[in-house]
This record gives sequence, structure tokens and C-alpha cells, in this order.
Amino acid sequence: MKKTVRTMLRFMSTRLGFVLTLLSLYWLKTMWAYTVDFDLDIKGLYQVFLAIINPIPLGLLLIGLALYVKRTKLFYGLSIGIYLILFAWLVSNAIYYREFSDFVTVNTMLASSSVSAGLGEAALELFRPWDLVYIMDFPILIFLLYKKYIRLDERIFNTRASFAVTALSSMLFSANLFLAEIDRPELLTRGFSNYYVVRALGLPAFLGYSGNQTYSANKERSKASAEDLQPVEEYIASHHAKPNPEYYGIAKGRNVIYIHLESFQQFLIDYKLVSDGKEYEVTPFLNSLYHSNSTFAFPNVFNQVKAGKTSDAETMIETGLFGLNQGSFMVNYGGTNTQQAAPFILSQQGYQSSAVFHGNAGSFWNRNTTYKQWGYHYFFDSSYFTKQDETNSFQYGLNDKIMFKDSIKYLERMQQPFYAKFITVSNHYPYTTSLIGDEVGFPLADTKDETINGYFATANYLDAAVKSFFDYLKAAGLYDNSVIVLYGDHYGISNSRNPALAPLIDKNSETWSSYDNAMLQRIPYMVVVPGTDKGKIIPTYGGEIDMLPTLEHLLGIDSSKYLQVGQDLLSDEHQQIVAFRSSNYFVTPKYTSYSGRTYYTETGEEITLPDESTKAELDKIREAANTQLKMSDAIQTGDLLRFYTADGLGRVDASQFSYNHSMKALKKIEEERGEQSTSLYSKRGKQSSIDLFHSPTYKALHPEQFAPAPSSDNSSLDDANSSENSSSSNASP
Ligand code: GP9
Ligand code: MN
Repeated sequence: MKKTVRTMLRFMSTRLGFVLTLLSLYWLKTMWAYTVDFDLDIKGLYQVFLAIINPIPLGLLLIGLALYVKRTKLFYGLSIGIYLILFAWLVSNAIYYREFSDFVTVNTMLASSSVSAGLGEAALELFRPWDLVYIMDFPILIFLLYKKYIRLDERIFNTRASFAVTALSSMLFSANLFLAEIDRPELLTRGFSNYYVVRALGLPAFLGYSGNQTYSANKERSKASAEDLQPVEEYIASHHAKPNPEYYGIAKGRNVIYIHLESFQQFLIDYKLVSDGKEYEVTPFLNSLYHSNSTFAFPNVFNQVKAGKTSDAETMIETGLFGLNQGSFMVNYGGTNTQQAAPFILSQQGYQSSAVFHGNAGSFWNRNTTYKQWGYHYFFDSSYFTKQDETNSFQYGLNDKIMFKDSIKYLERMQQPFYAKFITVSNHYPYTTSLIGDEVGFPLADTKDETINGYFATANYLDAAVKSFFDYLKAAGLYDNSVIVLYGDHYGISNSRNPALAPLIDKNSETWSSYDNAMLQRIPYMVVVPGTDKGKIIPTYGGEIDMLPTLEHLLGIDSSKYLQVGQDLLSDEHQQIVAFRSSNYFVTPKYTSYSGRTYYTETGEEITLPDESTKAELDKIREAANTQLKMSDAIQTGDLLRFYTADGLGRVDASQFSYNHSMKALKKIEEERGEQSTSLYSKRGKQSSIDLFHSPTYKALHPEQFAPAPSSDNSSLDDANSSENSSSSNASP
């Protein structure tokens, strides 16, 4: 035993040994932070492996730099110095995370106000007794050095060997990057979430990643000036579509409730899945909304997202501007740009509160930072809901029914009128083919593609969740005084899988074309205005970019003074040119251009040799679509709204929002307002409405499907549902 200790100490008394000692200490502390402080949502052995190895490459590279130094004291000073910097970065993140559930970005460091908000006065309160673990090694190291148990190595470390250490660590880092890409393709380019980067590459790499993000954003930003506003303002003035007087203000002053239908495509509306010769309506409730005369339903609205997916949809719907051509706007600019988003606009129109409800970690898509810039008062992320485990969640968060149910205790405390958004997530790729427990029952499709097979059952689950929520709104008395907007954020089945989907939608896989891909980019957009009978199915061609002006006009808010590039879908002046986020991709009622091919929208016939007049027409449309994108990009990447004052909106003060103790904040406002409080809870005489939410299971809704088998030699409903249904027969008689 003594001998081992001695050998160890001897090794630590060499320069390389000392570097490796510091590296091991850094590794240990990182592992501690990963398990105790950060919630990295590590799933599966592969991710565990990545998390275990990721502190090593850059840790070795950086501490190993000291090996190049010849002078003894300088070597020790430098290696310890680098170790302390790594340590400080780790611990600042650990502490910052306790308040913000996110990591320190270069942006946060540059924006002094948010740093002080994060690490200022409250910082002391954020320390925990077990933080001692982080500094436990210091006295030991000092003792060992002071008592000369670890001796300073006077021998110069060979330069070639130093180089070998640098080369080895660089190679290890490349390997780490490669393995991370396998786990999550496009990890760095799409920037899903900061914790994805940390869990795969570690904190030093995250610093570099975030520095690069800030650098690229600032490059464009610093080139822009107030003069760049002029063409943008001119464009918006000429492009603005006047409100339709018939609908203007019909939902004025009502609560606004958005329901984000994850990965939901328009083709699901009214769709019936055939299984074992029987038809199953996938989304009976959404279909009923679609056909209701209280609903303005738009079957020709297309998604316009790119790599930012959900975050792109949110950006368009909240700000009336497009996401980026590359990466996610919310991730790259959401936390820093000046923005004029719906929650902020409405807060100046008498709206008392605003909130987002979403059963995933708040840092995903940089929501927790962006939402503050958008003026959201509250953000109820997964930390506010039932703890997730494998029985109540899939890949991206808490199951929708539970999310809705868990939201009510917060929703009912919000001052009315409110602006609230519910982001569902259960209908997300890879569309589980094993819905859990009592939700089992909706048949799976029968194609070679598992992803497609599950899509209908998860969509059916989403439909039932939305119905439960509507039923609750009615029972609680919120319904009549609200406008409820539902939209699909983007495609659920990607273009590469579409040929496999073709037979299910009466198409031919063999002749599947870019035109068909384009047509499948339709997503539902339904605005439910309870009490009106003016609702109808409106065939206008439009996109997500048009949703904000449409809503503003329904609420009686003049959208013309805001820098938004979409057009009210209810306006007679809507131009019906839908720009996809890739240049030269567009749809109009007449033409469709997609993947370099052009078609007649109505028939799908390809236009290979357009005549002069068709060509001119197409050029004009292309120009219009590209200009719309260009104007939006100029605002987004140049951060032009910081120069814009003509709307008289003022600026959001993001530092006034904290999403940590929202229930307390809600109750406090209720108390302060006393009799004047307009929350549902106050209006109900301080009686909670939680009990009014019911979410019957699939089995309860369709008992006929689970009736006991007439004979014993039946087959189960399908293999994925085997254990639940092994003793029950298919519904077909
Ligand atoms: C995650 C969810 C999914 O929180 O919104 O985002 P997506 O993968 O669809 O962009
Ligand atoms: Mn999405």
C-alpha cells in the first residue's frame, strides 16, 4: 500500500505526472458536476460514454500546454493556472445553472446586466454545502507540495513529447467530435440546446461553440446601421395587407390560447387510417374543429421552417419574422436581439399576463432566454410538471395529456386576459410504436417504415389530449372568453420517407415527386373564435409568417406599424405567395417551385419549358418570395429593431423576468390585486379548477375495440400493443 502511494507520488513529481494529476482532478470534478449539478438528460450507454470521455481531450490539450515551458516555476505556475481557469469555468457554470438551468454563454458574459442578475447578489445563496467537493483537492495539493511529497521536477520536458501530447489530445478531440455527431447529427450547426453540446463535448468546447455563435452574430450586427431600416420599412408599408373589416377585432380583449400541434401535417385532418379492413379516424376532435363554423380553418397554409424546426415556427408566429437560412434564430439571436413579439405587443393592449407551457427542459432551443426577450412573463417548462420517467414521456418531454393537466394549476392563477401557449410534444419523431399503458389501442400503420407506422397513433393521442383540454376550458368557463389558435409547426414525415407514405394517401411511391413533397408541407392553421358563426374553411394560400398579422387583426390590433413581413390571411389583399425558407422554393395557388422543379399547383403537371409570359410570371413570384426572406433576414441578422421606434412600443426589459418561482409570483399578484384579481381562481371564489380536467384513456373512449374476444383464436390488435391486448380482439366484428 505504502509502496503504491510512493510510486504515485513519484509519478506526480514528474512534469507529465503533474499534468495528468491535474487532468484527473478536473475530470473528477466534471463528473461530479455532471451528476450533481447539471441535468444533462443523459440517455443510454453511448451518451454516458461520451459524457465520461469529454473532459479529457480539451483538458489535456490545455493543461498540457504548460509542458512546453522550460522554467520550472513557470511550468508549475502555468499548469496550475490553466487548471484553475478550467475549474473556475466549471464551477461558475454549476452555480449559474442552479438559477438559470442553463450554461454560461459568451453572450451572457458580455451582457453585464444578465451576468449580475445571475451571479450577483443572489450568488451566495446559490452555494451548497457539498460544493466543498469542488475545492477539496486544493488543501491536499498545497500540503503535498509544501511538505515536498510532490517535488518540483526541474527536468525540462522534451519539446517533441510536448508536441505529442498536443497532437494526441487534438486527435482525441476530433474523435470526440465524430462520436458526438453520430449521437446527434448536426449537433453544432443546428444548435438544438446548450446541454446537448455540453453533454457530448464538455464545457470548454461549449465555451468555444458559444464564442463562435456570438462572433458570427456580432459580425453582421456591427455592420448594420439605422439606415438599413429604410428599405425594410418601405417594403413592409407596401406589402402590408389591410384588415378585413368583417373580421377585424372580433376576438378583441379575449384570452389568447395557442396550441402548438407538434409535427402535425394537414393531411391528417379528416384522414382515416385503414387497418384490418376497418377505418379509424385519426383526429376526430381536430376534425370537428376544422369543420366548425366557429373556426377559421386554412387548409392551404404551409410550414416555412428550416433547420430550427419548432423554434423557427415559434419565431414566425411570435414575431412575424422568419427563422434563419442556417441554424436557429432563437439559438443564435433570440437571447440578444431586440424583438417585438406578440406577448410584448399584447402586454401594451391590456393583456395582463403571458406564459408558455412545455414539458421539456427550458433551455431547449434557447427558449428560456428568448422568451424573456419576447416579453413572456412565465415559462412553465418540465421543472414545473410531473417528473418524467419512461412511463409518462417519450424522447422530448412529458406526454401531452399530463402536460395539459399539470398546466392548469398555473393557468388558473394567471391574470386575464392572458396570452398562453401550449407546446405539445408527444407527436414527435420517432413516433413511438409503443404508446404506453392505457393509451394503447389506435392501430399502427402497416408500412416498412416504423416512423410512419407510429405517426397516426401519436397524432390520435395528441387529438385526444387537445380534446381534453378544450373540455376543460368549457367546464372552467374560460372557453367563451378566449380565442384558441391551433397550428402544426412543421412536417412530421420527412421528404425522404414520403415515398413510403405515398400508398397511405392514395399516391404512388414510384411516381412520387418534388411536387408531392411540396404539397405535404401543408400544416393546419385553425383559429377558433367561440360564439362566432362566421368561421369557415378558407382556401387562401399562406404560411406561418402570416399567422401573427392574422391574429393581431382578429384582436383588433393594427399591425401596420410593426416590422412584420407576413400578411393577414383574412385580408382581401393577401398575395398568396408562400416563400419556403430556401431561396427559389415557393407555392402559389397557380405555381409550385420546389427542389429546382416547377409545377402547376392544381394539377402537379411539371413545367419544363415555360413560355415567355409564364417565365415572367414565375420571375415575379420568385422575386417577391426572395424579397420577403431578404427583408426578414436584414432585420434578424442586423438586429434592426434596435433602431426602430416608430411603433412606440418601447423595449422589453428581459431582466425583469425570472422563470424560477412563477407560482409564487402569480399568487403574489393575485393577493395584491385582491378583489380586482381577474385570475380564474379568484373568479371562482378561490376554488381550483384542476378537478375539471379529465383525460379519458383511449381504452375508455373506445370500449368497443377492447370488448372480450368472441372466440379464443383471435389475433392481437398489433404486435406493438401485444402485452396490453393479448387477450382482447380487434374491434372488427
Ligand atoms: C422540443 C420540441 C421539439 O422541446 O419543441 O423540437 P423540434 O425537434 O420539433 O424542433
Ligand atoms: Mn417541432
